[in-house]
Amino acid sequence: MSTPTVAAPLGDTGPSATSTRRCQVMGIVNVTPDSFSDGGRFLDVDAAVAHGLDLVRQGADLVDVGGESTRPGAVRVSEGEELRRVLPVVEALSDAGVRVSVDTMRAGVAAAAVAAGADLVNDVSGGLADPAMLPFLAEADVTCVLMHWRAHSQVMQQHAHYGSVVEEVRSELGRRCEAALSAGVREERIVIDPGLGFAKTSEHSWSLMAALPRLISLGFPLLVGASRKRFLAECVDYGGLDGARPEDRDDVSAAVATLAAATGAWGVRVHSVAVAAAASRTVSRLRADTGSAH
Ligand code: PMM
Repeated sequence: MSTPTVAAPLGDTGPSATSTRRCQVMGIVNVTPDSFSDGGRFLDVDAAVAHGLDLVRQGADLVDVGGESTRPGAVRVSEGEELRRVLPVVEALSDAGVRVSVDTMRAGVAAAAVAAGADLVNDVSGGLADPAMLPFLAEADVTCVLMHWRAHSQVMQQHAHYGSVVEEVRSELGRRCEAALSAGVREERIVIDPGLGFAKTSEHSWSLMAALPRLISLGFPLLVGASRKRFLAECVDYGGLDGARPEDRDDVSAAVATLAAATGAWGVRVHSVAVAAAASRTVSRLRADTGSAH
């Protein structure tokens, strides 16, 4: 198997990263039986690794490997099972030269994945689920995504209550960044994420999408994970589709990824990589021409 070449995405993740860098495309590999978007397709290690390599060929800058579904209502898996799912995939992709991110809320899984070659830890709980996570991130000096999160998947939708969703998500994310900084995580190691669909109704997710500049104004690079999420279904009413199936939301996901890139997001987390990579390159090309600083 030839080693894919991957653009180094993590060299500059500080606040300035939002201005001139090409929007990073994070391809998703869920090694789970039950993720809403692709559950069961990549449970087998070889299938997961082959899919990760394929995403890189399509233009992914990094590949996000997860072993625990976070779909609404999902029951947690044990740490042993999560490790069994993700470690061989992280290791094989890293060995092939792929920039890997590990999607986990557990410090133990994050530590094992980083030891196996992962470059980034994507914690959907923003360090809230495991008190050992922020100290680990500081100690390992690893880049991390801190996502907006209020509760585990089984109960998260009970927490989808906001006065102003944009201001509350912004201030809760700001507090997670402060907690990470107090734990010793370096500022340039932090990426934030609004957590679309996590403890949020469709209305909340759309409001956040409409307010990306307000989130970017926190001063950290912003990752947007809208791909195939339920809230996109309402824009799918063409070609005989109604958006009920996650994979039928790919065109709208691509539109949203383009908007996120154009708005100055640091990265987009997507299932369908090729269109997002095209969007990222198009936005970057237009910026080079206009010389605009977003
Ligand atoms: N969404 C999911 C899983 N991990 N990580 C980040 N940083 N942001 C997200 O929006 C996010 C995530 C759930 O989607 P999936 O089941 O398709 O992976």
